Parts: sequence; C-alpha cells; structure tokens
Amino acid sequence: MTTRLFGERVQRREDGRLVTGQGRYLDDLGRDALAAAFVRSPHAHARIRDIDVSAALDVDGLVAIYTWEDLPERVRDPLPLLIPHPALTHGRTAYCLARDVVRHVGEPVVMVVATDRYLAEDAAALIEVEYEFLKPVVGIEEAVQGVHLVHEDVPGNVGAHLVQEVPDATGRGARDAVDAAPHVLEFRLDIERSASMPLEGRGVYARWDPDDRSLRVYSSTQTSTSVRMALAAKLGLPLPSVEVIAPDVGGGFGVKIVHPWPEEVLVPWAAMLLGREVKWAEDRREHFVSSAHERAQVQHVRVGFDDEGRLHGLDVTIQHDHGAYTPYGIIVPIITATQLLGPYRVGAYRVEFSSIYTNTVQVTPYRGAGRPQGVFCMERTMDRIAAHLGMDRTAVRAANFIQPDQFPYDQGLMFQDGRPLIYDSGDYPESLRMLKELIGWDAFPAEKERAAAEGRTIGIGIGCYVEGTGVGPYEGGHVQVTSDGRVHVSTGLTSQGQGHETVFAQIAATELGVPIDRVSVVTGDTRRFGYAVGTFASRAAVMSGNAIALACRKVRDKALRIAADALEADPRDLEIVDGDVRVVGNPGAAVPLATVAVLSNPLRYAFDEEAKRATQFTGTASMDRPPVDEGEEPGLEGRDYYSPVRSTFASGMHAAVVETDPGTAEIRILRYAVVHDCGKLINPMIVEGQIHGGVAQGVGGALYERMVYDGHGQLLNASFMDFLMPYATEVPRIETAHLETPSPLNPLGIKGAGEAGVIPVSAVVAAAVEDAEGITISRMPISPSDLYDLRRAAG
Ligand code: MCN
Repeated sequence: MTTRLFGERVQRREDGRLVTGQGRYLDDLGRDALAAAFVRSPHAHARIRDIDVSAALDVDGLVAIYTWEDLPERVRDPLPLLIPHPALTHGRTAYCLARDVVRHVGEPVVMVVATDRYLAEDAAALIEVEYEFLKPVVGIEEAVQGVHLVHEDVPGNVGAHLVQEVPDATGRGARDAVDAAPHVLEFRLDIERSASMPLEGRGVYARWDPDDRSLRVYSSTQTSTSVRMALAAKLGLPLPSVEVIAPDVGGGFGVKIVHPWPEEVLVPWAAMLLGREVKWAEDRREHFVSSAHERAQVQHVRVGFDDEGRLHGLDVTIQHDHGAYTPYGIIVPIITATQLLGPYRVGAYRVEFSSIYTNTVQVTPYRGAGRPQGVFCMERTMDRIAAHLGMDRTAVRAANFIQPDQFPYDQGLMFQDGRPLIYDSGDYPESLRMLKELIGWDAFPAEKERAAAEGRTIGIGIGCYVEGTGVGPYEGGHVQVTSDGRVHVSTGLTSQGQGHETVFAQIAATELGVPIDRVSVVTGDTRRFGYAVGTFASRAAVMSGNAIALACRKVRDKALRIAADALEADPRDLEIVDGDVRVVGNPGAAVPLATVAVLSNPLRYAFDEEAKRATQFTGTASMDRPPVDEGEEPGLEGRDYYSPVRSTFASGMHAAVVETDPGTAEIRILRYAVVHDCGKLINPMIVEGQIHGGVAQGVGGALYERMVYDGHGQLLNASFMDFLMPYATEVPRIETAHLETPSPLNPLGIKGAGEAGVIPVSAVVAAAVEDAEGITISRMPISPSDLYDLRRAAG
C-alpha cells in the first residue's frame, strides 16, 4: 500500500458515515434537553413598549421566560464587534435579546425555555409584545438619503467609509488617469442580496456541570475555539472550564463564523442558571430572517483605457448594504474593494466604499465573501471595454494580465488582514490558454452561427478571478502515534463538509509513511486542540494542512531518533515505509512505528503487551532507565503551528455557454468550464467537489437567488418555496482542469480552494447571456423576468 497520498484522489473517508445517516449533527444530540424558542420581532423597526408574558405562564412544560431585563450584566451588553477597523466609525452590534428597539424582522426579543420545542413555541406564541412603529429604512437608495435612521446616533446611516488609492507608475491618481485616457466608460452595477443556506441551520446545546463548575457546549459552528473564548468572557468563566465541540456540521458557507450568536450565549447561560441541559436548533424561517445575508451592493464604475484595451485607470465607488448590524466589521466590502482587481494591472486605481445601515438582516461573509461582487464589477468592465473597442473579450483580458515573471506582484493595496496585498504566484496567460481550449472559445462563433440557423440563441462568457486564501494568524496541529501504531491527528478548526478528515489524513500518512487507514482526524473540539482560528477564507488546507505537516515532521524526527537507538543505526540512514522505521536499503532491519511509540514511553511496560515485546526487542528493562532520554518528552507525539507571512493567492477562470429561450426568456447553461489553480493539490477530487459545490451556489446567485424585501422591511420570500436555489437539474456538468503554480509561502506549496467555485459565476453567466442576446447586463441575478424586461427595453 502506498503512503504517498498527497496529491491523490483518495475517496472521502467521512462520506460513508455521513450518507448512511450516521453523522451526529447538533439536533441529534441532547434528545432529553430542555428546548429554547424565541419570540422574534415581526417588525423591521420598532420601539418595544411592553412585553406581557402572563398568558404564556400557564403553558404546561414551561420552564423559564427571559427578556433583556433578566440578563446578567455581561450578557446584557451588545455582542462583540469581531473585526474592528478604523474606517468603521459607527460599528453597531445587536443585543442578545433586543433592549428597547428592534432593527430588523427576526431580531430575538424574548427567550422561552420549556420541556420540548413544541411547548416552547406554544408559550412563545402567547407572549405579547407591544411595539411603537418606527419608519423602516429599506434599500441603499432610501438609506443614503439619511432622512430616517436605523441607529439614531449614526448620521446618514453610514457605518463606514473608506477610500484606497493606488497611483499609476507616474504617480497620477485614478481620476486623472481615467480623464486622460483615450476611452472612458461609466456605468452602474446592481448586486442583490443572497445568503448562505446550509442544509443544517445554526444550533447550540449546552450542559452545565455544577459540581466542577464546567460548561460543555456543542455548537454548529465554523469556529469552536472562538465560541469558547466568547462564552468564557460573556459568562464570566475561566477558559479551562469551557469546552466547545463542533459535532458534524451540515454546511456553514460563512454564516457560522459569526461568534457568538445571541442564541450561542443565551442557551449556555440558561443551562447554567437552570442547572439543566438546554438546546436550540434554528428552523429555516429563522435562518432567513435571523442569521445573516450577503452580496447586496451598488457599484459605480469609471474606467479609462487605450485602443489596445489596456487599462489606464479604474475608479469604483461601492455602496454596501450592511443590514442592521456589523458584527463582522466591514470585511465584506473591504474584500470587494481590494480583490476586485483580479489578475490585472489596472494602471491607477481608486476605490471608495460606504457601508450603509438598513432595517434588514445583517450582512456577514457568505462563501466568496465580497469577491463575487468584485469580480462581477471587474469582468463586466472587461466585457464593456471589449464591446466598445470591438475586440475579442479574451484579448482584452490578456492585454492586462500580470505576467508570470512579475511575481511576487504588489497590488499596492492593504489586504483584509491589514498586510500588503502581494500576489505570490500564478500563471494567468496559461490559465486562459487552457480555458479557451477546454470550452472551445475560438470555435464558438461558428457554433453560434449554426445555432442561429436552427433558430436557437446561444452565447459564451468568461470570467477571471484571483482570491486571497489561507489568511493567518495561525493554525495548529497535534499528532500522536499510539502503541497500536495508530496515528491520531487533531487540529482546532472545524469542518462543515470540506473533507478535512480525508485530506489531513492524507498529509499525515504521507509525512509519516503510514497507511491512511491507521490515521484518524479530529477537528473542532477544544478538548483536543484549544488554539485555533476557524474554517473560513479558504484557509484550512493552507493553515492546518501545513501545521499538521510540521507536527508530523517533528514526530517523524523523534521516531527516527528512537528507532536509531533500537536499531543501532544512524537516524539519517532511516526511513519510514508502510508504518515501519527501517534502514534504507535494508528492509529487514526495521522496527514498527507502534514499537517506537512504546519505546517513547517505556513505563507503560506493565500494562501493554506491545510494550513488553518492544522492550524485549531492545533488551531494555523499563525500570532500569529513565522513561525518556534527556531532552526528550515522553510519548511519540508532536505539536506545531503554522503562521504565514501573508496570504497566498489562488486564481482561476471560468467560461459558460448558455441558451436563452426566445419566448419564455429562460436561461439554460449548456456548458460550464473551469480552470483552477490552488497551488499543489492535496486531493484533486475533493478540490473538484469544492469547485462543483461553489459553481452550484454561483448559479443560484447568477440566475435565481435574491432576498425580496418590501418597503416595510418584510422579507417576502423567507422559505424554499419562494427563495429559489438551483436543483441538480439547473447545475450543468462542470468540466474542470487544474493548473498548479505552487505557493512559495508555505512548506506544502498549497493555496486555498473552498470558495473559488462561486466567485466568478455571476460574471460569467451575465457575459454569456449578454453575448447571446446582444443586450447589456448590469445586475445579478438575472431572472427570466429581468431578461424579458431588458429585451423589451432594448426594443
Ligand atoms: N484542498 C486541496 N488542495 C488544495 C486546497 C484545498 O485538496 N490545494 C482541499 C482541502 O484540503 C479541503 C478543501 O479542499 O478539504 C477546501 O480547502 P480550503 O480551500 O482550505 O477551504 P477550507 O477547508 O478552509 O473551507 C472553507 C471554505 C469556505 S470559506 C466556505 S464558505 C465553504 C467551503 O470551504 N463552506 C463549505 N466549502 C464548503 N463545503 C461544504 N461542503 N460546506 C461548506 O459549508
């Protein structure tokens, strides 16, 4: 059996368990726990006048009712603002339970605890909240007028305003560069709201042990260590007294990085107060109105370019609808603003954005996190330049590409982590060449003509992106070999379906030279690994992958030292093959890793048959010598951390062929092609799975998904009946090719892959529809009715 598994298409090890119903998701736990339910605001903007709980008190099984007034001091405070930024001058976060004003439909106002969820909901339905209506502010256009305010103390509803400017090589600013360019285009783009829609919603289940005053919390989270820290702080507990475990998590897509959610504080707090287990699992409507949305931008673009399509200056102004609160700071618009440039040199660049408060659900990162908006802007710009100059759309892109010999390439901007935005490696011309070949770009005009002759309307589009991945500050890995020869790997970040159990085992198997079926992986359990940041920003492979590799290398070195002693050999002459440490060129002189594990701590002699054999093997009487050599620690285990100097930049290009129906304006994707570069691939099959899932979400964003609010701030489509996600029938077969330009920044040469699929899809589909129809597309998503209206407007 080979143990060189890095780069192999290893089947996902977790899937057998997950697809046969053996996963343990949040709501599978705590079957006998008390259940929490919430009274949530039915109004987008209102002052709470009175809360009358009397009718609910008669409900059988009711255990407790809490309002903001009932909360202890620290739980009464607003939730933390997780990523402050100097430009976020008016950051605002919600209270766990609304204090006097509600600012969006779905905001929690009262918490009810009962013996089961039905009774909790029954009691919640009987609670009467008296509201004084305030004027809701809905949509960017209304908000920027500043007549009515979401937060009384935030003038103009502007939470943040930021300008970043990068002059061209001559020192000229973008506005001057645009004005002086031979050609200038100016346009507006509109991007609607969408949201993460994991199959499993948020959820939390807490147990309080009054005897040792410790709290165990299970949370469907993307970041268990941060939930732990937040809970310890909010509940006034020492960190070691709090354990947070992410069980199997049925998708997150960004929404579960926010921490702590109100429910994540209230449920453990109630468990402590009541001395009982308490659980809450979000229902779908709650997910729509009480979690978080994203996308939601209006962009104004001015671009100046020359006859060859080369950019001289780009000036972009972004209005970002942030909803009612900014718990995650302004990370989304910052990412849009700074990663918009993609694989291009743009001459001078100026970007300005405002984060605008509205009486709608808060905006926090959703897969792609601001990049789909940025790529939509940049790629629409490229297509308009091509149309203006009558150039091939790929030629305009190629004319502006950063070239392979220009890396590391400094875009002159500050990345979201506050470090300079420097691309580490890539080969954009080669990606484009591969993509054109894959989709058959050059042959398409003839195909289009043939289709037209048959009365069919087809079009082709392309979109490119560069994605900062693997952001720091750190992630760690712990690796232990036990006396049965098994390898136990743990890392603190969590998994939501990315296949970490498989890829981290591949890394450990490769580094330690052991068969993969001897490796087990634990993630997201603070009992096993307490220091971690979390799974977001396509960072797990880069961060935990490298940390685990480094920890394995420590263990490997130690194993060689111990085995060298046993084999009376030089460690430099040893290798680990199939779980045996052996002398290179002399496979007979070998000692199993299991034995090495015993030798690393021979005091286990009395309890362990393997230990007896091992000590006989070396002739060591365990009590006659110290358990470990001087300078060594007992046990065959190691821990290490990986902390990058800066992020690594993955990239890719997508192309699609669409057909539009002349009558119904329905848009069908006929072909979809992806060229993707995430550096060295740990598991190409998993990366392809990630790309497929991402493209599926992107198809939703391109054609179907939008959050429809009425003027009163009511979300009109808060169910899967009305919020359209693509089915398998709407997702085309995705043809994928990989390019591997290794990252020079980390030992394994990896870049991230988890978000890539979703990023350019709206831009690509818009371009293809535009090509098919010969009309200009300036918004995403583009539904049949949008297309119908555009056709009519175009006459
Ligand atoms: N991978 C690889 N080789 C590389 C890079 C990645 O084999 N060069 C593998 C990784 O080992 C991992 C997967 O691809 O198994 C994704 O890796 P990475 O890019 O590091 O992304 P993360 O694991 O950090 O996952 C986060 C990312 C994000 S930000 C969102 S949002 C998202 C996504 O992953 N949410 C998901 N993919 C998701 N997939 C599922 N099923 N569910 C979600 O909620």
